[in-house]
Amino acid sequence: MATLTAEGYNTGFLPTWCPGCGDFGIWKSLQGAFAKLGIGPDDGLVVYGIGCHGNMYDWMKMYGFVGLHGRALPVAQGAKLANHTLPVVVVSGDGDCLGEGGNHFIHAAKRNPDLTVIIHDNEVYGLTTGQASPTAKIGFKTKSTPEGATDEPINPLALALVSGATFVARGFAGDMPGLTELMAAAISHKGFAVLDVLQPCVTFDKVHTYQWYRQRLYKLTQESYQPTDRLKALEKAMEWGDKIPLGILYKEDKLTSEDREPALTSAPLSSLPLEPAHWDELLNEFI
Ligand SMILES: Cc1ncc(C[n+]2csc(CCOP(=O)(O)OP(=O)(O)O)c2C)c(N)n1
Ligand code: SF4
Repeated sequence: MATLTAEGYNTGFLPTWCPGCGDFGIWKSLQGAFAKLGIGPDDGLVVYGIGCHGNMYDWMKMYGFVGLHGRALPVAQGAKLANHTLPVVVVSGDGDCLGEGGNHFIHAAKRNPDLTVIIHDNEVYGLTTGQASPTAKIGFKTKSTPEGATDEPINPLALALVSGATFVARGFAGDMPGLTELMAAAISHKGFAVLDVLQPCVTFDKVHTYQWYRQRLYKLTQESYQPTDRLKALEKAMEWGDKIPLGILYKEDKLTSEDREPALTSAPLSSLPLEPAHWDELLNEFI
């Protein structure tokens, strides 16, 4: 088998992201993670949200699906039901995943499907030119909050933890080697893996720059932190200010929603024959 490289996942289309956008680092890290795990362009599925992040579909050589804004998780869960052996990754934005798709996020975490969701967390709705997103911090000035955001922000890691996610981690778009490792760990995890990636939007956020993050970020190491306690993970998730932790906050082995679905005990549903004779029978169940 030919060795997979990150470059092997290029489609040849050039990204239209603003030069310097954090989405570049996330894209390259995801390619690297797929290559590292031996998941070739024909071996998995990426479901994209709508936003600057979702434009990645055009330059990522991997089966992909772009649906409605906020609905990437239901699509991904449907794909997983159809073929529970398929690696499925969701590429979403903080608006897509926690605003329009917030309800789906909570309920996916609760069910623990074997999916990885990568949140491009840039505190803004980038594609629609920079309105405050659900993760915008109090005081953050954007087009929609010219006097500074007044609402409490959603903390994606804390929300994932209290909703039942079994892998919860934070990465940084400006640290590709570290992000590639985290993505590989998230995709390898059997269960609902949430990776929140701090992603500078260089056009609409002049506060949370690469430099701003680099002055504050620190890495959780195996020596300093064990990601086995949900309450301790919650404490880490709430740490935001002069020090912001990166790494795996929580990991737990637990039955997935596919494990608990009796219809999925054998071959993937997509590989089972559906004879025309059964169609009426099937339809009649729903009429
Ligand atoms: C149901 C619906 N509401 C609103 C929109 C308009 N819209 C398109 S992209 C977007 C914001 C995306 O922001 P985010 O998910 O944070 O992604 P980013 O662009 O920052 O990567 C919005 C509101 C839409 N396409 N569909
Ligand atoms: S608007 Fe922001 S998030 Fe969108 S491509 Fe430009 S820098 Fe990236």
